[in-house]
This record gives sequence, C-alpha cells and structure tokens, in this order.
Amino acid sequence: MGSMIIDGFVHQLPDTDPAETQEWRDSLDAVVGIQGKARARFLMSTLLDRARELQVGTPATVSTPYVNSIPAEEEPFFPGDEDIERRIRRLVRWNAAVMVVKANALADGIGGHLATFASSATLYEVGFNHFFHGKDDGLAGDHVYFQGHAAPGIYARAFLEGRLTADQLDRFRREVGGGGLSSYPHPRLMPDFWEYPTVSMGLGPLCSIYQARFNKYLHNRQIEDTSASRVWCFIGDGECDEPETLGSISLAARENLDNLTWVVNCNLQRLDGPVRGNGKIIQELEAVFRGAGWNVIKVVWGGKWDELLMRDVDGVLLNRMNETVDGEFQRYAVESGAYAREHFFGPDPRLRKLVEHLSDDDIRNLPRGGHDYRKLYAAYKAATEQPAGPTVILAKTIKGWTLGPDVEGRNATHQIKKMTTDQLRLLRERLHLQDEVPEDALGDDKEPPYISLAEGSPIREYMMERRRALDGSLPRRVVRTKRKLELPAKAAFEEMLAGSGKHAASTTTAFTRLLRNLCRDPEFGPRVVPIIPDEARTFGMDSLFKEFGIYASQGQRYEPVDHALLLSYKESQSGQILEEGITEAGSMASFIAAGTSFASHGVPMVPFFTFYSMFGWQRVGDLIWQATDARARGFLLGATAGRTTLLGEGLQHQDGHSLLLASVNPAIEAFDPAFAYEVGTLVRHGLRRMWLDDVDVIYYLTLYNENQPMPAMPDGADKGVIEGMYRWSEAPEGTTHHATILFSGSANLAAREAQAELAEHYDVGAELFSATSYKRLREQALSTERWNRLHPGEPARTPRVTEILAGEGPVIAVTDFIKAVPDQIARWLPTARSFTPLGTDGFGRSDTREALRRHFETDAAHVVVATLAALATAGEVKPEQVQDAITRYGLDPERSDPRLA
Ligand SMILES: Cc1ncc(C[n+]2csc(CCOP(=O)(O)OP(=O)(O)O)c2C)c(N)n1
Ligand SMILES: [Mg+2]
Repeated sequence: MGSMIIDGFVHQLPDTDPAETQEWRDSLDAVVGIQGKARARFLMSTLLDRARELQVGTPATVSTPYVNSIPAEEEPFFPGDEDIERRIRRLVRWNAAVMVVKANALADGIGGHLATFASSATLYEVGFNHFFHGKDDGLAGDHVYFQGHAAPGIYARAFLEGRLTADQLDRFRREVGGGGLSSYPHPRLMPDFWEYPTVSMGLGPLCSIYQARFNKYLHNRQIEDTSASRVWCFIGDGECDEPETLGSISLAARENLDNLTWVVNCNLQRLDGPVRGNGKIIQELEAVFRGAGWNVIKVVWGGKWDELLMRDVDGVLLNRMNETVDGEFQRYAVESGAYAREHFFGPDPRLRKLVEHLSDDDIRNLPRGGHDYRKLYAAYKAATEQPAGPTVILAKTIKGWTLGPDVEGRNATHQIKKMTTDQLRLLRERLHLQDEVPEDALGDDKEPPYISLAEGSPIREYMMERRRALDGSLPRRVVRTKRKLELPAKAAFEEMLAGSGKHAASTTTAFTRLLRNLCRDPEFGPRVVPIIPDEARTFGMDSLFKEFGIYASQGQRYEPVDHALLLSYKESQSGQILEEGITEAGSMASFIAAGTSFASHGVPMVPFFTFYSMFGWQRVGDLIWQATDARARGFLLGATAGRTTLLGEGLQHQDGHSLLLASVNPAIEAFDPAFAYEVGTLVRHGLRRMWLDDVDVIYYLTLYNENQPMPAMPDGADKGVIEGMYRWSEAPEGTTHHATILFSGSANLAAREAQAELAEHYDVGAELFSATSYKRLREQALSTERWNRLHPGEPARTPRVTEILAGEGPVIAVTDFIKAVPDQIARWLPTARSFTPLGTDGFGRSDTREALRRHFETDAAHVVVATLAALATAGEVKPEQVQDAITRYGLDPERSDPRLA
C-alpha cells in the first residue's frame, strides 16, 4: 500500500533527468543484489536522515529498525555516580517489594502490585536523580504523572528520603483511621503528596497533554511564566490501548508541546498476558507517534548489546530483532541463556557465531534498554533538549524484573503480591543487599525489614543532594497561592438577579451574559477559563469569540471568512476561550488543568466548561470523577439540558439523567435552576464556596434553551436557592384543597400553568416550590438522620427538606429529568404527605416540546391530574374529578407507559 502511494506521488511529477534517475535506481539495485537488503535498508535510512537534515521535505518514515534511536557513540557523558545510584535503586526496589508483601501478610487480600514498579524502577530513578524538578523556593516544578500501580516504588523512595515513616509504609492500602497510604495516586486522599491521579488507565496520559497545553496557555496569556515546568507522563504499554491515551496525541504535536515528555514502559505485558504477542508494541507505537508528529526515542537494548550490533556486519542480528515478535521476547525473558542461544541466535550460523564468546549466563543477562541507566539518561537528556514538539520515550523492560523466576515475565506477574521467604532471599541476593538485610532477618515467622538510610550516610547524602539540586523532593502537592484571586464585584451578577422583564430569554443565554460579565471584571476576568467543545453557536456563546478571543498558540494566520462581521471568529495567542473542538474528554482534561492551577501553579483559575448536557456525565463521567480526585474547582454547565426541552434532537441527545449521575459524586454540587437569578445566585455562591471557604468542590448547573420571561429574584430567595428548595409562589387564595408542586428547571412552566388550572377548575390551591437541588437536600437529610441515629435520647433534629415541606396536602414534583431525581427526597416528606414525582423516564425522541411533554406525562395537564389523583387517594376530592381532568385535557388512560415505549 505504502509504496503504491509513493509511486503515485512520484509519478505525478515530471522527470526532468531520466538518465540520472536511472543511475540512482541502478545503484540501489546493485547494493541489494551484492550486499543484500540489510545494507540497502541502512543506506536508504541514512539518505532519508540526511534528506531530513537538508530539509528536502521527503515524506516521513514512521518506523525505524528495532534498535535504540540513540546510537552508542552519541550517548552523552553520564554526570552521576553510577555505583551510588545503583545502590539507591536496589534499596527502593527492596522497600517497595517489602511494603506490598507485608501489607498482604498483615491483611490478606489488601492487594498491591510488585511487578509494574519492578519493571519501571530505573525509568523513575533516572528521573529522580537527574531530571524531575521539585517545588522548593516557591517554584512550580515539573508535573510528573506516575503510573498508578507503580505507587509502591514512589512510596519506597519517599521513605528513603525520610518523607514517609515505616509506620506509614505498614499502612499501605489501610487508610481508614488516618496515616495510611493510598493504593494509587489520589490527591483527594493524600493532599500533601499526590498531585495527579492516574490509575484509571488512559486518563493520566490525556490529562498530561492538556496540562502541558495549559501551561503554554498561562504563559501566552501572560498570567504566569511556566517555561521552567516540564510535564512527564509514565504510561503502561497496555494502557496505550485506551482511546484516551492516544486519542489526543496529535494535539500535542500541533501545539508544539516541547514541554511534554512521555515515557512508555514497554514491558510487553498487561494484566492478562502479552500486549502484542503476535506483533511488536514498540514498533506499533513508534509508527503511531511519528505519524502524529512526535519525536520518538526508542530505548530497546541495554549497553551489552552494543558490541554485538557493532559486529553485526551483515545485519543478521538486526533482522532477527526486527522479526521476533513480542510473545517470543517474553519467552526469552523467562527462559535460560541456553534457550536463547538455541532459538534466538541459533537458527542462523552467523548469529550463533556472534555470541559464541558469551556464556549462557552472559546471554541471559543481556539487558533490555529500559533497565540500562545510561541509555535512559541519554534518552531523557535528548528528550528535554528537543528543539520542538513533544517526545515519547519507548523503553523496553521486563515485567517483574529482579523479582526472580517465579515472577519475572510470567503472565500472572501483574497480580502477584506475595513472596515466600525463599523468594525474598533470592531478591536480597539479586539486589546485593546481604549487608543491609541480615540472613536471620528473613524467615517464615518474621516480617521482612525495610531498609532505611541513616542521616549523614553517603548514599543518603548523595540522594538528598541530587534532590536539592533539582529543587526538592517530589511528588509533593502544595497549595501556595502566588497570585491571589479577587472575586468578581456584585455588579457582574445584577443583570441576572433583575430578570428580563417581558423579554423572553433562556437560562443558557442568561448564563452567557453572566460569563461575559465575569470575563469583563477587571480583576477577576482574566482568571476565567471558558471551555467549549465546538458547541458555542448552539449556546449563543459565539458572541464571546471576538471580545475575548479563542486561544491559539500560533495566533491567527488567516483572515477569517466572517472578518467583516461584528462578531467574527477571532483566534489569538492571548485568547481566553478554550475552543477545544469536538472532544468532551479533552475539554474535561483542560478543565482539570485549569481547575487545579491553584495548586499546580499557585495561580487560581476558574474554568467554566459548557457542554452538551447529554455528552457530559455519561460520556466523560470518569474524567469528572478524576477531576474531583484531583481536587479541581470550577463550574460544569450542562447546556441543552432536559429530555423534552431540547426538542427535535431525539434519543441520543436528550438528557434526562445527568443530575442522577452527578448525584453519586461527593464533591459535586448539582443544581437544576429554573431562572436566570437562580443561575446567578448559584455561580456567585459557588465562587465563594471555592475561594472564600476554600472548599475543593465542583458546581454542576443545568442550562435550558427554552425562552421565557425571566422573573426578578424574590426578596430573600437566595438562601433557598442555595439550600436546594424554596417557596416560589403561595397557593392562590380562597381555595378549599391544598397541595404543593415542586418544580425544577424548565418544568416551572408546567407547574405554573397547573397551579392556575387547579385553582380555576378544581378549587385546589397549590403552592409552588422551586427545587434547585435534590442532591443537596438529600445529603443534608442523610446527615441529620445520621446525627439522630448516633445521639439517642437527645431531641431529634429535623431534616431541612422536612421543614421546608411542612405544609399540608399531597406533594407533586415535576422535572424534565427522570423521576429518580426528585425521588431523592421522598423519604423525608412529612409523614402525612404523599409524594408523586413526574419525570421523563424512557428514551427521548424527536418532536415538539409540547408533544414530548404530553408523551412523558410531565405537562400541565398531567400535573393537574397527578395532584387531583393524590387528593382523591386521600379522600379529599372525588374520583370523578380526576376523570373530569383526564377528559378535559384529552389524556388517554390506556396508552402504554412511556418508560417502556
Ligand atoms: C480504565 C481501567 N481499566 C482497567 C484497569 C485495571 N488495570 C490496572 S493495571 C492494568 C494492566 C496495565 O498494563 P500496562 O498498562 O501494560 O502496565 P504495566 O503494569 O504492564 O506497566 C489493568 C488492566 C484500570 N486501572 N483502569
Ligand atoms: Mg505493560
């Protein structure tokens, strides 16, 4: 295929000198014929390299032979003390293994991972000793994303540095009661230690790209100089199968993220077995990354291979390396040297000869590049010195390296968490720790000891000196505000609170005006980060493009098609809006970078991520969970919310459940506001919660696109808006029967109409409550209930929602979401009151709002019928009156349940 395209490409051009062309072709034919294909390949790639240097513009090759990208002769001088650094590595390896083994001896089944860190210890140690920058002296330092299940190794190093105690290591995965260590990087659980959650495969890599891009954004907008911070992300080769891992790599190249380095730990295995038994993951990834425009540095072989490759004059070794699949390489990792001599080198006499001077043990110990410290140092140094673009280092390792034959390279290695005394003895030998771990310290009835370093010992001094030279230990999360956030003046909200008079507006357009006002605030404005995934026009937010600009690292290199219009498409290097294109996942990653900037840079930024409601929670729910783990603060806006308010779009678009999905996250405040003043009040309150009360919380607000005159805020309503429910309208006077109707969001229209109908035709006075947050009310009630349970004999406290709904008659709730949303409070109604939720259970479909509300039985007619039915059940009205309403509004009692339709 490839050659066909190249042929086609070449043949499009006129050949201006056919004789010369023929000479070049003949030369190549001659090389292949006489010296063979290997030599021809070498010459061709040399020519391509040279062509690249001369900027000839030849098409890029996406794959290179299965050898190190940096040849031995180009390796830089290694500036460290290799002996000491090897010893440090061994100590870290030992302590990491002991920590996991002890945890599982103390608490069977508590889990943990040995093999992942064992494969990546060298990848991390070279970073700790030479590259990762810390946060001393107020610096932001580097952002390092550690592979989640390599956490034991990171704890083990922190212990050696004196940052964690043996007691803490003993409490690995035992966090209840305090002082424990999280299974994985969780800032929510260890807020002074971990910065970046990574263990949901794929999310760390994705977030690291957007973190690097956000650093450029802060820099280009002249908010903060981030040029000294590099983003490092450690990734598993199996993890690369997650769409989130590779899905945004082209952005990193397009944005020229020279501040981003990825290290892929290619141990050729994932949890169940080989990543690519029948293929070669390193070659596959190289092609993908090169094709996407990344710098790729392969670290495949350790130094001892150099001599063999040097003598490989006819390329047989290279050929063998190229053709051997990963499944075989994994096999070589577990077999003896004799086996490799027979099967890897054996079939070809020239190859066999190449290693005849090596013993079986020598052959077995020919290491992989990812365990070779010097090779890695060379790769990291080259990565940090690339003049342009992001870099990925593909390092080949063995899973479980040094843990002995029962663990190394085995298919089950990922989940091994226990070691016998014999296995520990072997590890001790392998790591040359006979002095540090006395023979009698190990035994079946003994707890294996951690090794600590005495203050002042040469190894410890060296280790600490290295960290001091690199600005301090890490990982470390600190919240140290460098540039304080001034909250917006009240004026920014006044328009929202005043209402729209007779003019009809939606909560979406109202929010857009609020966002504009916030961006205009002289102090607060620059800290606002509006994030939109290609949906601004849907939400009327395109009006912000011209005024605030769309962030574009290259500025605008063209005159936009709509340049003559007042509101033209404006891209700018200092643009404020992150117009992410069609990627909710990428937008969420930007949200996390912006929402954690108060900690990662000491510069609070306030993200407002407005998305198509349906494509938020159910699509990127795990990233939202990640955001709350990362302690991000900010606002999520689910626009075009509601299963009937978004008319026309149908089943896949109409959101009737995001509020329920949001209800499960403890750091989310979820609101369903009906009016502009509620939106304004909630945003204002959210900002104060986050930045005055200092709470790591995210506000989720639904926004609707249905226009209606926006009322002014009733006096004193703000308290109820925030608490989750307040009386919006008294029952009409002079009526006999009483009822309460709760509405949220766009369902306010049905509730209000029903109120009038009930009074006019059925002598029912219904009071209306706006329910802004069932989640809040439920959580408050649960707390109260818990308090009562634990304080017997004391006067019981009443949940807030019970107090608010102290009236009489039935309670009907109407919502554009499913019934389970209002059901959240059902348990806490005063006992005498019945509860009927009306919601949009079932799949959405295309039609007018009117038709949809009739279909889902949430329109005014159904609110009236539900109210009368509840009154009839209580004996307040006659069943005939319910029938009267059914007839009056033309309802069909025999139609099937829309939930099942
Ligand atoms: C989204 C997600 N799915 C599944 C898992 C469970 N899991 C944890 S580690 C792992 C295998 C990882 O393999 P790899 O990325 O190659 O890392 P290695 O341990 O080999 O370095 C799996 C499936 C997870 N953490 N996240
Ligand atoms: Mg792996």
